[in-house]
Amino acid sequence: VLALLLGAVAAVIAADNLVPNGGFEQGLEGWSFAGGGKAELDTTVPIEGKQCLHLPLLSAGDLNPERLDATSSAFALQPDTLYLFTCRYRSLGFVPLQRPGRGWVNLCRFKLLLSDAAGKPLAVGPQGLRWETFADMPFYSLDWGYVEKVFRTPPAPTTGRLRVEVVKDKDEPELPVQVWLDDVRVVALTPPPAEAPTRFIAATDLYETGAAFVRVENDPLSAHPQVLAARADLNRGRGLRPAGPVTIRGGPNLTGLAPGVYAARFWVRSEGVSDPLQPVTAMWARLNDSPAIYGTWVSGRWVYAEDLPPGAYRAIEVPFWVPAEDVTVSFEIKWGGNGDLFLAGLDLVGPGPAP
Ligand SMILES: [Ca+2]
Repeated sequence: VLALLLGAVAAVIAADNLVPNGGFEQGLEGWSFAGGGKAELDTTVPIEGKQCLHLPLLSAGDLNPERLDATSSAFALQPDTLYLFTCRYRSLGFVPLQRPGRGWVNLCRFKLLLSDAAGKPLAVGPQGLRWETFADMPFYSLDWGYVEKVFRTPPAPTTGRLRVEVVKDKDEPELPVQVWLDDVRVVALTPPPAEAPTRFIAATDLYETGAAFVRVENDPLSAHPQVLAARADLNRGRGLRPAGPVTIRGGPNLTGLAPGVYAARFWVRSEGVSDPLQPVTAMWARLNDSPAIYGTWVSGRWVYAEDLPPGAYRAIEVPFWVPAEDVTVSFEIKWGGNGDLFLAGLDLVGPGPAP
């Protein structure tokens, strides 16, 4: 059943792949490597074509064994366009660990570097971070997993490069780590049509009101009768540090959505954050929180104070892609804790056509 479902996923992504040699069928061509360990091809376990990439960090005696990066060559991206990143992966040596503040020994991250037409790296977000972290590898298994993220390019023409970082835990140097990658893709998406049917999901239906959020009745600034608020003063009283952050996750878990491109428009208002570069909130659409079939996929982004001038609700759009009907979609909001955040709910728009 697993192979059948994953085959269906692969069939939906028919558009041209922008990542040069994303399936490693031309060997290591187009990819560069940094750090310890030695990247190599593996012809015994590919999920696509005849070979895949193997990134091992096997021994503590390597020159720089704590990290191994694989970076793609650059590919052109159209301005202000939606793209879908997908990748297949399997891994060995990532283990859960009960340690304060640490969930796992070792980690693997997917990142995107954007450059302008002259090749100069673009800052991502107002704080000027160079690399945007797409996702931590969410599921660790020798079964082939899957990760995706939808992103929108800036208004000017850019080039993109993908990087995969395998990081070894310095506290557990004897534990070898191995990652296999295959079928790394970036394809253009057509956004959902603006006239597509819209379904409104109230915040009070979406999120548990415990934790840091409180219910607000009849907010005069909202068209919706009930909103949820994360109040900085209340949460200080709860012993939460003002810098948070606090994450609210919850149902409904949407199932049976037709495959295609969707947008979740979160209606939010921010008050009391004076620094325009301050991250205020982050919103994600999560697909299949249960990793049993596809792994966890997350699309979303941080939102900064300059995007949320006080005094009115604004729609922050989070596009995401549903590749098959049997995935489950849920939503998550993270609050930076530096001011008051009000959440009215979200519009669900879509779907647009599959790539
Ligand atoms: Ca391949």
